[in-house]
Amino acid sequence: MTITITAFERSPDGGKGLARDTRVRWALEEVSQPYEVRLVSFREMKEPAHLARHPFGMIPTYEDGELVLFETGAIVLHIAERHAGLLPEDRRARARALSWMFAALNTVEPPILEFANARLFERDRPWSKERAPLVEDRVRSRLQPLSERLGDADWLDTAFSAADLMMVSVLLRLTPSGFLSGFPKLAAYVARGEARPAYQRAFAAQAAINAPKPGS
Ligand code: GTB
Repeated sequence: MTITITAFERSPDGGKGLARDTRVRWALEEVSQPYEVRLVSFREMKEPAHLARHPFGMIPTYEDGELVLFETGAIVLHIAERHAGLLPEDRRARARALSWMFAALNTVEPPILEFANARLFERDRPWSKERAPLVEDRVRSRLQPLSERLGDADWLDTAFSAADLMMVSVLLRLTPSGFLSGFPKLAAYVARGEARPAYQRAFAAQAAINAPKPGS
């Protein structure tokens, strides 16, 4: 049975790979699993057929036969548990990787999302300038300890894992703002993630759908 994921028919980022299907594609590429993509429009995402896959009417989703999953954390974890290459064999190292995966999603991603939303949707609000330093400080309060913990290591633990896949995916959301330039170790960490052949294939696949076509 071929795995099917859902993705934006037309991503608002125009192919920069920031929509969350990229992290699922990346995980599937890391473990060499072929997959198909069902593209959905914003309208279709809120219709019953898609709501049956995703209760909140979002992308991405993951289908493998009877199994239908939503939430990128659950999807990437499912892929990592089924196929070798994304989680360490050692029980303790595996538990540590899960800590980092949850940290990426629960501790690091929320202030980054707040920051991205403030830049994208709240720029014209009368309070946005006054609020900006507060939002930026919240992001810094996550990036500073993360950078210190990573230090000069390539990855969060001894080898690349689903934890790095998730953390790099979360940090990538900061790239349009240039915010990572204040954190060179994290910028280099993200670049290492992006340089992985599996990431490159995932990025190219979503860009092929979303990047502006010449002459359009
Ligand atoms: N917690 C869920 C998960 O991790 O799976 C969040 C899923 C989610 O936010 N999905 C977004 C969605 O479907 C797409 S990725 N939104 C449609 C809706 O809410 O109606 C978020 C996203 C969107 C756009 C950009 N961008 O343009 O840069 C980046 C990220």
